[in-house]
Amino acid sequence: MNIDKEQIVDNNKQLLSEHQSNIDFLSSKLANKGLDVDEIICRIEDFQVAIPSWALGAGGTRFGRFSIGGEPGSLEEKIEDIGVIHALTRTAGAVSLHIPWDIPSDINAIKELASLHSIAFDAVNSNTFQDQVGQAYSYKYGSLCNVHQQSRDLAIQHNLDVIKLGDQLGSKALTVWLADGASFPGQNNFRKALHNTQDSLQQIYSAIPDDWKLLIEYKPYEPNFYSTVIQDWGTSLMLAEGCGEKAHTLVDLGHHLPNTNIEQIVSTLLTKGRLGGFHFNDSKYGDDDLTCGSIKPYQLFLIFNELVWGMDQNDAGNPPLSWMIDASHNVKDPIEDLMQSLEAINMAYAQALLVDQKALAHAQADSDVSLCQEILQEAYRTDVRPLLTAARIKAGGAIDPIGIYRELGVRQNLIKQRGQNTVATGL
Ligand code: LRH
Ligand code: MN
Ligand code: MN
Repeated sequence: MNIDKEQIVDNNKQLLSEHQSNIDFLSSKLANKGLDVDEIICRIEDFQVAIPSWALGAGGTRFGRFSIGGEPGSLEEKIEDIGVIHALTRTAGAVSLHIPWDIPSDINAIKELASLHSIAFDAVNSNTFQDQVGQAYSYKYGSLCNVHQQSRDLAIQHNLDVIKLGDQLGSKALTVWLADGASFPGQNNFRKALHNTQDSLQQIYSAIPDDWKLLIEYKPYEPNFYSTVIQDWGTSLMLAEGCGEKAHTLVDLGHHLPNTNIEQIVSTLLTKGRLGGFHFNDSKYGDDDLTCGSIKPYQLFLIFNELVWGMDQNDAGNPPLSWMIDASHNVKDPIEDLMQSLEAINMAYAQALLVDQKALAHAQADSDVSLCQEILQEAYRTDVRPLLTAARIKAGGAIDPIGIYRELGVRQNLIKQRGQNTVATGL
């Protein structure tokens, strides 16, 4: 379903005067602090986060799956759904494909459709955590780490195929996440598993084009529950360094043991110039893939504070990052959920842009711990939503994306078009 620009403009009219008073109030407050409000709005407007092709349907858990209705049944329909999200928010100008869940049947046609919606192709994700029908050698006991060369070779070849496909689409990064590991002590020889993984990654790396990045994602556990080969950022960084300068670590916010200080990991990777990108989501217990900012919005802000400080203001040579949402939607409409995630990510970014870094540096130098906290929380507690709204209006988006989505009955229309009992591919 295409959303007409006129519909957005019309809907915005009813909300414009309230927005104007909100932004006037905030602008004068920020200007008094010496902040350049127009510059901040431009920065928010430029910030784009990729939507994963597997997040447009209701995900479910291993215990059950409940269709939301009108779910996309093809890659084309997924791009159309992202088109809706991008038309309303103007912050989702990219899609990240998971292969082979979403192989385009006609590359040129899919590129045309995506560009019609102003959507670029971000990182392509390979999948060696599932066997495909008729696969000659299994990944049951691992892919890039497998003790059998045939399984390793198959997994390497799959990654090479994904690079080729991504290249045709205009992607500039390959994300590798491995389920490889062991569920029981003694199942794997740790050193051999790590060695095989490094060797396989090096072979994949040798096919990475010069203007690409290889992103290595880590995760402490699941689906293996005793050990995971790439269990943490340190292992990922070590493997990336073992490949070469185009290899980087990818941080999925849900891939940490409870209470891990993710913002410190971000800072360390930035210092090394090895931070490759993010999979945004939120979690309370494990890899819960919940809506960004729904559980720990302060953590998200602290991560963006490190990004703003470590990339914009104190660049240590880290390349531009790949930003993606990696969430799953069991009880909410995925399109609404993704728009909520985008809003939370942008809020954290905007709040981080407000941090008085000079004052913070002075307070740190004075070991004035209370003041350090005051400075951070002054920014975090600012209601930055008018800045996000201003950026959306400037870019042709909606003042209230979820409001207009509901008012236009987008989901009901999708159900009419696609049916009630639909199943989207992917997780
Ligand atoms: C693994 C993961 C990884 C996969 C995606 C579907 O938990 O985060 O990024 O590609 O989920
Ligand atoms: Mn992920
Ligand atoms: Mn995950």
